[in-house]
Amino acid sequence: MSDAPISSGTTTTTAPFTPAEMSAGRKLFAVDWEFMAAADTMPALPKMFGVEIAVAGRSNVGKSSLVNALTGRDGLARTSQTPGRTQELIFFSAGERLRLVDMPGYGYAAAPKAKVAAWTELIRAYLRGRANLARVYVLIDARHGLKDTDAPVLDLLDEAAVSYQVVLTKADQPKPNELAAVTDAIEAALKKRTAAYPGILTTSARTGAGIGEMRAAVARLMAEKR
Ligand SMILES: Nc1nc2c(ncn2[C@@H]2O[C@H](COP(=O)(O)OP(=O)(O)OP(=O)(O)O)[C@@H](O)[C@H]2O)c(=O)[nH]1
Ligand SMILES: [Mg+2]
Repeated sequence: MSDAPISSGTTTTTAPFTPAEMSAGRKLFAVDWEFMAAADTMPALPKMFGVEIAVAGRSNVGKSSLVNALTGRDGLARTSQTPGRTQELIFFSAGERLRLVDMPGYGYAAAPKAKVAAWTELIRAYLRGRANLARVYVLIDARHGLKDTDAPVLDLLDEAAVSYQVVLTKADQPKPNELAAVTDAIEAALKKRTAAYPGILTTSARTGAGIGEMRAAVARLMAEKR
């Protein structure tokens, strides 16, 4: 099998997973997820351990909701209709090997300037300097697609050679043809990007669509890291 990007033309570009991978994903996440630490500065980060994955994305894109859907624990990560809810790096752990990090959103223009600067600095420093960060899931709202504010983060990940994969959120909202158009546009934009992992995961925290596939994607990643 080639590792070429999965082309769309359909409403989902989630890479196909074997039943064994789906089952591994289920098992991986069917543990007691716990809040571990919150950090608003680099020195406050917990010690590096095991495999870390992070969800990044524009403010209000659905990062915290996705964390709750993946872990199966409603209310583990705090969500809100108001952008700017998550203001620190929030670490969740599942046993010894896997950590999941909920990040503050970027691109929230209405927040106080000093706060935006502090968050941006923290996001950049973390994404750049975390050696055990195995993959960053860059969340993109399925209604809107890539925005200008996503570019600096993708640039940084490419520069730092941190592997990332795009995850569409709120896939329950657009019509199938709109979803397909957004997916195609993102795939075209990612072709030029060096650290982008092939394939887009399409999810809805609301309906649960694609959550099993995303768990399987993380299980595949963990298997690669063994
Ligand atoms: N329709 C729909 N709405 C969603 C979905 N996931 C999240 N939302 C809504 O999007 C809003 C933002 O969700 P959060 O999970 O708090 O977003 P966030 O990216 O963590 O936001 P910040 O922490 O502020 O950056 C909330 O009103 C959620 O209910 C989804 O799958 N479908
Ligand atoms: Mg949040």
